[in-house]
Amino acid sequence: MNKFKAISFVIIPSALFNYSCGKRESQNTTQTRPNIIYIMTDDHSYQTISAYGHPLSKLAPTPNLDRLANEGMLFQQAFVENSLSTPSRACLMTGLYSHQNGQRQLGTGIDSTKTFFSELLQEAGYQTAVVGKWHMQCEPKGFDYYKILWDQGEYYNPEFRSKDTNGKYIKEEGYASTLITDHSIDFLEHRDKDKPFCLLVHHKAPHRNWMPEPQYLDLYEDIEFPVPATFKDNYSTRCSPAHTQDMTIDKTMTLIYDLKVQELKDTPPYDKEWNIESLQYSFDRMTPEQLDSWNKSYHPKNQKFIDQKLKGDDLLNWKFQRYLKDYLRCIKSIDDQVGRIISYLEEQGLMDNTIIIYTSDQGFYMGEHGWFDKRFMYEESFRTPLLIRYPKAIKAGTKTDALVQNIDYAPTILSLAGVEKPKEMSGTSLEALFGGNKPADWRTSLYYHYYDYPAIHSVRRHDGVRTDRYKLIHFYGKGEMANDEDIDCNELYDLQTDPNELNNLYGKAGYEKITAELQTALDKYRIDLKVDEY
Ligand code: SGN
Ligand code: CA
Repeated sequence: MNKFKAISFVIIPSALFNYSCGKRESQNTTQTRPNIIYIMTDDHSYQTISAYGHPLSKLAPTPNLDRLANEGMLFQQAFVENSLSTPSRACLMTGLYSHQNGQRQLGTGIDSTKTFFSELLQEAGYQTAVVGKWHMQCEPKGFDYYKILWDQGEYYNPEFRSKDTNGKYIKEEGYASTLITDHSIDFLEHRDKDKPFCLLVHHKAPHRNWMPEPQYLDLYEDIEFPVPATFKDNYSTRCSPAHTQDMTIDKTMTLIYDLKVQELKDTPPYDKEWNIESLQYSFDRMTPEQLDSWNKSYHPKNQKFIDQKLKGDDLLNWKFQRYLKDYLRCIKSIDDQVGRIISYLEEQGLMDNTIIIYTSDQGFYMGEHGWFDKRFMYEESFRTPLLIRYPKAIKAGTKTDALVQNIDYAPTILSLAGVEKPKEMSGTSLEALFGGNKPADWRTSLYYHYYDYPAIHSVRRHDGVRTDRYKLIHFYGKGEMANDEDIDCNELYDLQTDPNELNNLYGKAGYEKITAELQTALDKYRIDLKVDEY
């Protein structure tokens, strides 16, 4: 899409929407109720937070995020319900599964009559704010303050709108992660100090196309990142969707837009890349100083790459290395900015009474199975980082393996704020896990459902169930993109013996019992949750 054209039409006057913001008077305000800061990045893989111990993150440490984990709780089995931005944000706001809140795919869909947890907090006397990527096709509901990016937002000099800009997006100078933190701290500075607050900090980074900030353009340049064990997965035991997807580093990831080798833009066959214009748009919006720093860093590296005339595996490895470097540079900025929020809370004496939650809207493939992007129910996209620091209830260094999901966040925030969860919310508060023990009646499985097909990256619709050990996935639906067939196909993985999910056991002798058990669990979800397609 030509972002330049698109930006001129989406402006919706906020006055058209019936906010509750500011209309509901606070009741029952006491300063002892905890404050909440919920930080959510966009596409941050758990593999790239060093607290999770993955080999990649050892080479690119995240000390501020690690601090949240070390002083709080590390969730080792946190997942989303539908691994895509808008659906994930809708799960967060409503505590409902995608088919319940309407936001099944990336575009329109949200049923904005559903209650957002922010509305309930506001009614209960909390001061509420959201800053950064909102990405839903409805107005922010239940927020006293917002400062939101246009659509996915831009890394350099992004446009924001707030209640004061009359529906217009205004360009600001700076790097997205820094500006989002600036505005978050600004909200904290100017808040009503008689009320507790709930602030959602929604970063744009590290979303595609991974543009680092000026000070980190050369970070990690001399590091060779390890290629994942499944990088050359040939999908030999799987159903067709792993074969027909369009999200490989090899074929889908582009040299110009994704990997920023702009020097190739007039060279066949690269001059035909569909998104050359988008990269140019990113450069055209930079200040001369930003562009100068960028060119000084990337031009020599790119020229060296072009001169090498790499082919085959050498070219693929170069793409992987550039991808990892740019992605991890964006993560470095995120880690710094989380550190800035922590420092602000420390200076203000707010660390004890503020719950800090860190997560991502979904996971991301760092080359596993040869991929980038997300969407599949395979671990790296289904699973997210989740860290919670709250010294009043969580002992430093707590870890849990309890199965948790993004539909749990709204109930958790409400219960921490002392607000009763509406009975229609499907998620469960995580507060019961804060002590470090899993209650005997904690859920033993999770339901997943992905719907965004036909769409970019060509990932087929699927739903499935995951227990602590096994995963059953059902791919279904009519083939609606080139060469796609109608499908109705299952995969079964034993995550204990096959954590990389390479060996599909569905239909294999010896797995009849576990298959039947998982099928029963999946059918029960479909019936209980009134799932209407699968
Ligand atoms: C954009 C990206 C896709 C990505 C979707 C959804 N393409 O379309 O690669 O899968 O967003 O991402 S891009 O050319 O615009 O970068 S999500 O995080 O919003 O779900
Ligand atoms: Ca995302």
